[in-house]
Amino acid sequence: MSSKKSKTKQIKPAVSAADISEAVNRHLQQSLGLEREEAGPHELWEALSLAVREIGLQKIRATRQKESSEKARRVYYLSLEFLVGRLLGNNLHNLGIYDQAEKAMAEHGVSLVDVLESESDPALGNGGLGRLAACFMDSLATLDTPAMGYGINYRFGLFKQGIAGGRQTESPDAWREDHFPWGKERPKRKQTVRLYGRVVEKDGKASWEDTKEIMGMPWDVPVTGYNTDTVNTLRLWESRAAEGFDLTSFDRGHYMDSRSKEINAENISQVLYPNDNHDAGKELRLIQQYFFVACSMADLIARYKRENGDSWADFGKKVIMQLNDTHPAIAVAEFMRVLLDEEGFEFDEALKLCRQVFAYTNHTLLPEALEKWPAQLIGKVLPRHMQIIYRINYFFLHTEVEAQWPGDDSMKRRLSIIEEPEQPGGDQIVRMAYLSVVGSNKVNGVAAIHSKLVQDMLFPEFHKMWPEKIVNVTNGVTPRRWLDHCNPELAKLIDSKIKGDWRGKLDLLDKANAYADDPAFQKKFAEIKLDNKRKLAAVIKQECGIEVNPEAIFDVQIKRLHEYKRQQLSLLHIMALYRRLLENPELDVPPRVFIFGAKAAPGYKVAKTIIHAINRVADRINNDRRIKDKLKVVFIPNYRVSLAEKIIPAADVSEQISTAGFEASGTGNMKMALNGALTVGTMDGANVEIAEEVGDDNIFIFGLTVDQVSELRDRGYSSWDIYNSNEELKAVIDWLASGELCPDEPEAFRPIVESLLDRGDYFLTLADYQAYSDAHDRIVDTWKTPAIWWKKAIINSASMGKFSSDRSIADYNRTIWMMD
Ligand code: 26W
Repeated sequence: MSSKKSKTKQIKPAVSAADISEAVNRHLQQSLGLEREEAGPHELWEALSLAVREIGLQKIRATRQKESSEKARRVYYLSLEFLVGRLLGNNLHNLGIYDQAEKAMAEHGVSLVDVLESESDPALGNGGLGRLAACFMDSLATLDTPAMGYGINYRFGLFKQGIAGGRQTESPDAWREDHFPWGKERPKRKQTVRLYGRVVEKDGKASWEDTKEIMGMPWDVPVTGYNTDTVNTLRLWESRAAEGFDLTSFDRGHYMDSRSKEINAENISQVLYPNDNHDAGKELRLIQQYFFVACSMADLIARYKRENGDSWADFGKKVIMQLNDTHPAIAVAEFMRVLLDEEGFEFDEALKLCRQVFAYTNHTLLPEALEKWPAQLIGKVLPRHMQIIYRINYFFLHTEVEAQWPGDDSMKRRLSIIEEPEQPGGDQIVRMAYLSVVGSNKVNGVAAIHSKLVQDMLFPEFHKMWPEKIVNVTNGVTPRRWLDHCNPELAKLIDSKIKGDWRGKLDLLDKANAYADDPAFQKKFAEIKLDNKRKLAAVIKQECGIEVNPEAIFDVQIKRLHEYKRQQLSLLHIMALYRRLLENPELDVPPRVFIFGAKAAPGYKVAKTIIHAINRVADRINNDRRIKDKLKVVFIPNYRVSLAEKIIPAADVSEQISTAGFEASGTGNMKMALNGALTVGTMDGANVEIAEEVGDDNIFIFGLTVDQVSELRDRGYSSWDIYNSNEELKAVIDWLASGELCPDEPEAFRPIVESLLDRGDYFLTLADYQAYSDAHDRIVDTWKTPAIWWKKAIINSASMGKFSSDRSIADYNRTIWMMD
């Protein structure tokens, strides 16, 4: 894969269990002020983390020195989210000192597993986009790509979810309140950022004056790679807090209102916005975006100058800035501002350089997720940037669009970065996605089908203008966390059959296909799965008080809650299964457990109602003796990375059932297949490529395709017609509407029913219902013959080589970042 790999090949650690023990004792005493005897798993976690960080920071220095002396070309990954998850176990694995640490902890009388469990999840992201950034950081280090991640060190990550009376509750997650041993404050690299003020023209030069200033303090987190001495940096900015934060209003359910109306320097980095695929359009969010972009830009320019001197001649060769969605898109205007106002560039040269160094990844086609800022708001917060955006737009429309479509004003309106108001006197709106496309060298989608839709549906005119600009890089996941670490027994089984380094070259997994039919291998594979299911059953018992049978089919849907992801489709189907069992309790079906994990954005009413309904249906089913445990439904609260690591190895069935055309890629689909789950899914996102890899016989594909979805919409879709013609579906929807499941609030589930019927069922849940139910019948049939099931499961796992994030990063290196 990477021909450079040998260069930074890991020098096998000279770190023994005794060395680790010594460092842990030193940190217990000197850093934490504790005696050895006073230390429980949490204290040992802290001390061990500090000991590992020491090694990490040492290697960071070596990596930086090497890169500085080579004047390396570097990738800067700009992202508002890095959902890194727990770091200790991951770093021990990557540094090759896991076994030594295990021994050292045993000497302290605790098991390493308990120590690892006491780490809290740094929840600095919402979902897929944030977790992807974390997998990419792992792979960048693994491939020895000179790279740095830039983001925000939020004081409160994504909210903690509770369930009360079946409903979602939200509370703040002060994840680093006691201590975050991985982050190291770097006062030497602090930055000042300006906001508000006005632009004054002096001698034909613009100057931004009367601004409000805030300070950005960087925190460096070491990012280790697998089997390499390269350690990269994740630099997270914190705005300095002077005042406290009103926590009490969190409890009253006003999650995002708890900050004061006035925006102060101190609350900029307080809270991660909990919206996933919905643009909140709030001033504080714009300021968060600009804050971290401005800090990062100043920081990376300073680094360039330290390494290359003051001339800008090589900047385009040394720097690449990857925009993780449009969230950091204001970087385009900020870079232009620096070049024009501080570095004496002419406009044309500045834009040219801009278009050399930026690239933009699109992660969603949902219109409500595409960021748009009122020009007035940007004008107020960042007056100079707004001028620059107008300037870029003017040049783009009147020079470039004009050249391509001379005299075509409607095309100019369509392609304008500024959307004009529909009513006179209305607001102008800045389309951040257009700014990103116009300012970038490359734009990429995250799965083949998604990138095609980005070309043909989202940006067709841009694609016509610049046919080389929009490309695909299919997402991937790191096999270190998502197989080796979370499923060690399966990793061992693979080791027993595959000689090469599959952890670093996931394509080697393909060799396990040779054992798909081998009864002994199948038996071991199935035993490992069963064992993982037993462990998950214990977690379920503890978290939800529900007993589940580990021999049942574990059917898993874990992802953010959104109507397009269609948890409601699964809900309707579960209700139907329950009815079938009530009608015929002797029905010959294997026992099934449906497992959900999902957070809903606090302001997303229908999504929260779906969670409520799942929980009420679960209560009913789980307590009904008549069905003899043939069906159980579990909603595990507070889904997060550390829970995913326990659920994914235990999944038999992976639910990937979005309306075709809506899920950009998905990455949970890759993780579950890698761990031997069979996918039930639509032809959407990366499911398409998973199907290609595993073969049609080894995946349960159902439902409308992208083309069929658009044909159906053109013909005129009526969910009422389907409701009226499908007896079972009608019965479960009526049941949901009746209020019978929620006597304390009989109207509670109306929003779901309204969305499905009165509001036209935009996500075509009813249209796909029968096909989905049929797919599940096929799943049950397959389960009945273990030799067939486990063969398919093994093939799934063995065929996931393509979906390593190492491959994704190698693709970026080759097609977007031009790293060699
Ligand atoms: C403006 C608010 C907002 C916040 C987050 C808008 C959009 C987002 C993200 C794009 C949501 C997200 O996480 N998208 C997911 O990105 C994954 C990584 O590429 C994909 O696998 C998922 O399909 C996509 O939904």
